[in-house]
Amino acid sequence: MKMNGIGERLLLLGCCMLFLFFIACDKEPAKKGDPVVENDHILNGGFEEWEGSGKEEEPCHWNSFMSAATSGLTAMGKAQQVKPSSEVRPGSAGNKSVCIYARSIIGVIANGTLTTGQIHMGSTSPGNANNYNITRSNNADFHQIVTTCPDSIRFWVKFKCEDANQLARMSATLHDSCDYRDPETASDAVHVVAKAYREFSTQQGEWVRLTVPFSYQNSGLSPKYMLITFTTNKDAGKGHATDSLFIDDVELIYSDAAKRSQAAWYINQSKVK
Ligand SMILES: [Ca+2]
Repeated sequence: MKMNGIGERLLLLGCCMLFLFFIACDKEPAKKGDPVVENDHILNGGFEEWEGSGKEEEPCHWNSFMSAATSGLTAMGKAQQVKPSSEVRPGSAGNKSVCIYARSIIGVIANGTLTTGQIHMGSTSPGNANNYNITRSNNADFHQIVTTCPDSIRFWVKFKCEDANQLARMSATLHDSCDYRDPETASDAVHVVAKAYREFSTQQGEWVRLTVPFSYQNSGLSPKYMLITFTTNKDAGKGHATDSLFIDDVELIYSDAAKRSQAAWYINQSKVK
C-alpha cells in the first residue's frame, strides 16, 4: 500500500500509542508512595547450577552434609547425601533436579537433608537440640536473602519411600536479620516474619507440585533472609536408608500486588491493625 508522508506518520503514531497502551495494561497501577522494589526469588531453585565435584558436589546456594558444621564424633556424619539428577519435573525447561537421600550410620538413620542455610551437627543423637539448620547471616554460602513478602512457596517433589505413610517435609521461614535456626528455640521465634510448612507422603513415587502459603506473624519485623529445609523424614533419625527425595523448581509466589512493596508494606500493615 502506497502512503504519503502524512499517512506514514499517522500510522507510526498509532503504533506507538498502541504499544504504550499494552505496556500500561501489563502493570499494576502504581499508587502514590509505593516503593519500587523487585521481588526476591530463591537462587538456583531449579537446581541447574552445581559447584564442587565428586563427593564435594552440592547445588549452588544450597547445602547438605558435606558443608556441615561438626564437632567431635559428629564429623563422621559429614558425607555426601545429595546429587544432581536428570529426572526433572514434568514440563520443566531445565535439565536437572536435586536428589537427597538417607543413609545408615552404624544403625542410625541420617535423613537426606538440603537447606539454604548450614547444617549444624552438634550431637550423634539425631533428635538432639544441638542438631539444627541455621542461617549464617555473615556468610553468603549459608544464607539466601529475601526482603520481600511472598504469599506462598511452590516446589515439585518426587519422594521415593517404601512406606506409603512416611512423611517427608519442607519448612521455610522468613526472618529478620539474625542467625535463625530450625528447629527454632524461644530466642529464634521472636525473629520470625512468616512460616510455610508442609509434610508430604510418597504419592506412589510420582512428581507432585505443592504450593504452601506463608503464615505471617510478629508484625513490624523487616524480612531479611529465608531459611528453607527439605528432608526425607519429618523427624530426625527416622525412616529408611533407602529413602530418596527429588526436588525441582522451588519458587516464591507473589500473587498479592500490594505485597510487592516488601518490608515497607508489611510494617505499614502492622501500624494499621
Ligand atoms: Ca531443574
